[in-house]
Amino acid sequence: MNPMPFSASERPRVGLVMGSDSDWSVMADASAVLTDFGIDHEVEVVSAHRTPEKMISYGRDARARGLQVIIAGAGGAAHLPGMLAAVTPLPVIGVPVPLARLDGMDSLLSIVQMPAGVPVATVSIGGAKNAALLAVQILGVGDEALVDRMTEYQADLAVQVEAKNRALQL
Ligand code: RP5
Repeated sequence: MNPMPFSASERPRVGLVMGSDSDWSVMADASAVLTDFGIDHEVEVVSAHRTPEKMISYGRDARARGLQVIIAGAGGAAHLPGMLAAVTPLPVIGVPVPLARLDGMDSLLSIVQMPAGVPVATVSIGGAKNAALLAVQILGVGDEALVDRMTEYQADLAVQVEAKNRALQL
């Protein structure tokens, strides 16, 4: 796993935030996918409970700073994605980070169960990779080259399955 990066890209399109540096072991998967797709992104610890004012200003300023999508990972009482969604017009993708107790069900339920009017696109427990792929698809709405790359990625998934099928043949 790559160490958590300290420097942000100069023109990030995706804000990849998490409640604690302890979430990085899960969230690194999202950063790796974004890097593979050539998406400039920034990585930052923003805690709903330990740095609430920073969380609000991060969400309020995100669009003006040029961000187009926010991916937010948190565990336990995981309020970060929902609170960011409350203060930004940008799409927010929530990643439930599993902690030692409750296997991430607490994280999942606290992220997915948003009140009407404040959506968070919630991926599976630990699903940081899918969060990044969803961000790529959202960005693809206005970026034909990115759609082409996603189409190639999807075709490659099928190629990998067929290769595994061949390996199973005696
Ligand atoms: C949450 O509390 C974080 O997102 C993290 O998943 C969890 C535990 O944080 P640490 O105590 O490891 O910093 O806010």
